[in-house]
Amino acid sequence: MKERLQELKEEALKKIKDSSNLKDLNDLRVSYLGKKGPITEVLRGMGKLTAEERPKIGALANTIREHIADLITEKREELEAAEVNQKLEAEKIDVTLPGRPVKTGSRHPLTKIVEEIEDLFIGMGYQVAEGPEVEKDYYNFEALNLPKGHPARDMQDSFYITEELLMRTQTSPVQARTMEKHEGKGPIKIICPGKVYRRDNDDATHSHQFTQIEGLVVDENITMADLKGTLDVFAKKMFGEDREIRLRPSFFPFTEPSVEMDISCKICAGSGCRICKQTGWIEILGAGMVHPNVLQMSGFDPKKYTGFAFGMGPERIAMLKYGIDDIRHFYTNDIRFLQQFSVQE
Ligand code: 2NL
Repeated sequence: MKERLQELKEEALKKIKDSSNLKDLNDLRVSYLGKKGPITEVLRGMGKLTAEERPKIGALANTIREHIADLITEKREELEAAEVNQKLEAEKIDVTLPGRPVKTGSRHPLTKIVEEIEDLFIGMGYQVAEGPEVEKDYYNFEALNLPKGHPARDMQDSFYITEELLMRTQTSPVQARTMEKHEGKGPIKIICPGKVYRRDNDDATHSHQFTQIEGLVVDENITMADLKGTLDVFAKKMFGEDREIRLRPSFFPFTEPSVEMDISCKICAGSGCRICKQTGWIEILGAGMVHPNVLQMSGFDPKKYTGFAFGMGPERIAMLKYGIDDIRHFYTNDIRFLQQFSVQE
C-alpha cells in the first residue's frame, strides 16, 4: 500500500510538472485529490491493515495529498503568470507610433457664405428672421402683391401640397409674416436666409431646391438712396473694396420701382470676359422699394412708411466668389469639393 501511494505520488508529480495549461492542471487536481481519486481509493482498503500500520499509512496519504496540492498551487501560479506575460507580450503597444489622424468636418461652403452675409448685415443693425418652408399661399404670393391668377405665379412653378399650402418659392413670406407681427409700427430691419423650392429641372445653374437671402427695411423716410448705399457696402465687403455697383431697372411684383444690381467684373476689370459675358458687369441680386400694396396688406400705412427689399441667391454668390461652375456641387457632398473649403478656422 505504501508502494502504491509512492507510485501515485511520482505519477502525479510528473503529470503536474508536464501540464501546460490551467485546464489540464485543474483536471489533475480533480482526479488526484477528489473523492473518486486513486488516493481515496487506496485509503478505502485500509480496513485490511493492522492497527499499527493504519495511522502510518493515513499520515503518509495525507502528506502526499498535501504535497500534490502544494505543487498544483505552485504550478497554477506559474501558469497564470505565464498567461499574463503572454498577454502582455501580445497586446504590447508602441507608444512612439504616430497617432491616427482625427478626421474633422468643416462647415459647408454654402453655410459659410450664408453666415458671412448674415454677419455683414448684423453689423449694419439687421436681425435674422426665419420661417416655415411649407408656407401658406397667402404669405408666399398673395401678401406679396401676387393675387391668384397673376401671371408671375407661372414664372415660379411651385410644389403645391394642397390648394392653400406649398413649398415656399422665396423667403419673402418670412418678411410678410414679420411685417404683420409688427402691427403697422416700424422700424423693421431684417434679413431672411433659408431654403426655397421651385419646380425646375436640375442642371449646372438650376436646382429645384436652393438657398435665398432676402433683406427688408421698413421705416419712415426710407429711400432708394438707402437701398443703393446698403447694397454698395454689401458688394464691397463681399467681393472687395475695388468693386463698383450699378443698378438697372427691372420688374418684381412686390417692389416698385424694381432694380437689378451688377458688380464690376474683377476678372477682366471691365474689358469683357466669359464670366461677365463680355459686358464687364456681373448680376448679383434683385431689389426695389417695397410696393405700397405689400405694405398695406401687412398693416403698414404706405403714406407714412416706405421700405426697401432685396433678394439674392447665396449659391450664385459663392459660385462667383470661388469660381464654382456647377450648382449641383453644393448638394452632392463630394468630399473632394467640400474639402477645398475646409481651411483652419
Ligand atoms: C431676386 C429678387 C427680390 C424682394 C426680393 C421683397 C420682400 C418683401 C417685399 C418686397 Cl416682403 N420685396 N423681396 C424684393 C426684390 C427682389 O429678389 O432676384 N432674388 C433672387
